[in-house]
This record gives sequence, structure tokens and C-alpha cells, in this order.
Amino acid sequence: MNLLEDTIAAIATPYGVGAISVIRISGPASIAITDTVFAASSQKKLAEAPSHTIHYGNIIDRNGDVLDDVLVSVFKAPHSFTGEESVEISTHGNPLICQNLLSLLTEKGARLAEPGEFTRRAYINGRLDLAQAEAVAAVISARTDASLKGARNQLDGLLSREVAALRDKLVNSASLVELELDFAEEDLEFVDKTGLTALISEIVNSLDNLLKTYRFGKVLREGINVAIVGKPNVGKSSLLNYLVKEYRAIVSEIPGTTRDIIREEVTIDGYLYIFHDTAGIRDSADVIELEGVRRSRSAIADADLILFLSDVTQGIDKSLFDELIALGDSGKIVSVINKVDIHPQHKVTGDVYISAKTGVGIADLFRILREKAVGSSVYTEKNALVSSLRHFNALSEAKNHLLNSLDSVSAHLSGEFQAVDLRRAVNSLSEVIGEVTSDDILNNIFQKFCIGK
Ligand SMILES: Nc1nc2c(ncn2[C@@H]2O[C@H](COP(=O)(O)OP(=O)(O)OP(=O)(O)O)[C@@H](O)[C@H]2O)c(=O)[nH]1
Ligand SMILES: [Mg+2]
Repeated sequence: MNLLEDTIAAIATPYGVGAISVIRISGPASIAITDTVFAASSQKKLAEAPSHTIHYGNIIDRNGDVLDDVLVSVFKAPHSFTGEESVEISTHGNPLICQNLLSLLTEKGARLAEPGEFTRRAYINGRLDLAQAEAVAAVISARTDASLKGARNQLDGLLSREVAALRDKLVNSASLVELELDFAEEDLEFVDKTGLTALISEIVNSLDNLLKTYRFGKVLREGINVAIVGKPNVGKSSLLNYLVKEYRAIVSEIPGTTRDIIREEVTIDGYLYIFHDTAGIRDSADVIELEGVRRSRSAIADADLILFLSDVTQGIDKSLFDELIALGDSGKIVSVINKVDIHPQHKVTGDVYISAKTGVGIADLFRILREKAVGSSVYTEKNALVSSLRHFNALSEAKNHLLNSLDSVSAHLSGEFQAVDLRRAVNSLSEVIGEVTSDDILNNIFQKFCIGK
């Protein structure tokens, strides 16, 4: 496989029947290859067409028959998504037409594209930096308005610009420190040490602020996993049903009704929540129920937030509460007192009081969920957002290198130590935007894309 000399082709629209489908071709021979299968109604060759023009005509198959009448869009290098000569063919939306056209194109010299290969080429050709290329996938997979906005900002380069600005400041300082090392004999000083320390501390601070957005970025992208747990019969399934507005999970007055985990997604105020109704936790002789309880415990371990439900008429089960705290982080637990319609003047203390039957208190519950999940971080459209683990790790590394460099200054170590740490920090920052990136990292990123992207 040659990364850039091959001409690649793929179906860019979802597989299936639709009004139209689009086949995308990119690479040096894309226009020439299309010309071999396309008869324009104008009788002109695409090779002569200016960039960004659309042409109507027929695709002619190997027997000389018309496969379909199509529209062909022509993009000349470097003014295309990939930066290469590219063509998009809009056909009628029948998978058969697409498959036949794709095999015609491969007969004429195109190769089937790998997952994410169009975007990878856009990155290699400098049309996007790596953080932006990753944002392409995020834009496609965003499921809430808030996460779409975050991904959109990343695609527009908000994160890249912020990281690049920090990196440029560091590159400057690193070069000065290195220059001073070169002239060590002469005892020249290029660097104002106090100024440098202040600058590094300032960058550490900016990195911290970026790192803090990660939790929120993850929430935007993946949604918030919420486990609804408690003793049997406290109303967990009733709460799930209330939240999804349908009779999803079986509710009964018999304790031990739910055994499997029931997973439902709900968007509330623009955030995606994934609720997991679980089996009530208790000792049981029933092997099936025990398996349910085991699953409940594993849902607790995986959850971002735990709704610990108690029945107002029964009070809080202290030993289960202690177990939850031991299993997870106590900051994740919301103690919810249910069935307050029965006992409005409750004496049980919890974080929020609800009735899964009447809906009382559910708005308060939403408010608490949101506070716990998103915290005080209010996403403004001007903020860069760290939403990928790869970025989070690279930024954390950069921060650690900078902290090391501050340590070596205060320990009066030779400037070489500081220079090394500054360079390492520069490299970590460059990794985010992809200026120093190994093939492994690229393969890893792009194989998660779909074909045609
Ligand atoms: N009055 C009143 N009854 C409720 C409320 N929530 C649940 N119930 C009743 O409590 C009983 C148990 O409800 P479920 O939702 O099945 O309880 P669960 O926690 O899922 O129980 P298991 O699946 O057995 O662990 C049912 O009879 C519900 O109608 C409530 O807010 N008020
Ligand atoms: Mg249940």
C-alpha cells in the first residue's frame, strides 16, 4: 500500500437504500480513472473541467451499458478535503449500483480505501492537523448538541491553536536555554531565570485549565453512565420507566423483579445520560437473582454516577451504603429517597427526595445529576475542550516535564536538565497536533474511523 501515490475509492454514504449515495475517489489518478467510466452529457472530459464543478452524465459498465446516471463533482489539488485530486460521484441510492461502480473503479486502477484514509491523507497533506483530523470522527459520532459543538470547535482548530500557542512559547524558551548552554564557557546569560520560571508556571497553569476540561469533554462525547442501585423493591425500575417515559422495565411489588441490567439512553438539557436499572442487592438462594446482583455490582464499578435509591418507608440500608462507598468513589453517589408520595413528611435524610410514581422531585434529581456530572464547568463556545484520552495524556506529560524543569531550576541543577525537560514538553505538546507522530499512533487513530471517511 502506498500512502499517497495510490488513488483510493470508497462509498462515503451509509450502506443501504436511499435517495442518493456518494462514492468518493482521491489521489493523483482520480479524475483520469473517473473519465474512463463516465460519459458526460456535455461530451467533455473531466480532465478539462475546472475545480469545484459538477457534471451530469452516465456511468458506463464493462459491457458498454449504462450502470446509472450520476452527478460528478470535481476537486482539483490542493483545493479538496484530502488536498489531492478528488472526485465525488452521486449515484442513485442503491447498494448494488455503488458496489458495481466501486468494482469498475478498482478495475480501472483505484484501490479500496482503508478506514479513515481520506482524513489521514488530509492530515498528511497538511489540510488538517491531527487534533482536527480526530475531530472529524467526533463530529460524525456526536449525539448531543453540546458534544457536536465541542467537536465542531475542535475541527475548527480551537484546541490546536491553544496548544500550538503554548508550544511556541516553550520553543522560544527552550532555544534560549540551549543557546546559553552553547556559550557556557563565556558565561553569557541569555535567559532571565525569574522570567523563565514565571513563564513555565504560567504554561503549567494553562495546561491545568485544559486538563480540567477533560472530564467534561468525555461527558460530552460519551454521555454519563448512571447506575440506579439499591435494595429490592425501592423503585429502581419505576424510576427508569419514569425517566424514559415508557413501561420499559417490569415493575412489581415482588422484591427481586429485575435481574438483567436494563440500559436506556436519555438526553436531558442537552446532555446524554445512559441509565442502568439493576437488580436489587440482597443475599438470595436463587442463582439467577445472584447473577443479577453480581451484574449490579459490576454496573456500580463502571458508573460515572450512582443513584442509590432508598424507600422512604424503609429508610437507608446502612450496610449497602457502606458497600457502595467502598466499591466506588463517594463523590459519585447520590442518595435518592423514593416514594415520598407515601410519606411526604419523611424523616430519612438523603440528597434528594422523589416519587417515581408522581414525578415529584425529579427536576431536583436532574439538577443534582448535572452538577455531579458536569460540575461547575460551564462550556462556553470560546473554550477549547480536551475530549480525547490521547490528548489528555499528552498534555499531562507536558505538564509533568515542565514541573520537572521547575524542580531542576530550584535545585540549581545545570541548565542541561532544564533544556531536556523543556524539549520533552515541547514534544508532548506537538503530539497533540501531530507534528511528531509515529505510524502506530496514526494507525491507531484512523483505524477507528469508518471506511469512506
Ligand atoms: N407509592 C409509590 N410506590 C412506588 C414508587 N416507586 C415504586 N413504587 C412501587 O414499589 C414497588 C417496587 O417497584 P420496582 O420499581 O419494581 O422496584 P425495584 O427497585 O426495581 O425492585 P427490584 O427490581 O425487585 O429490585 C412497585 O409496587 C412499585 O409500584 C413511588 O414513588 N411511590
Ligand atoms: Mg426492578
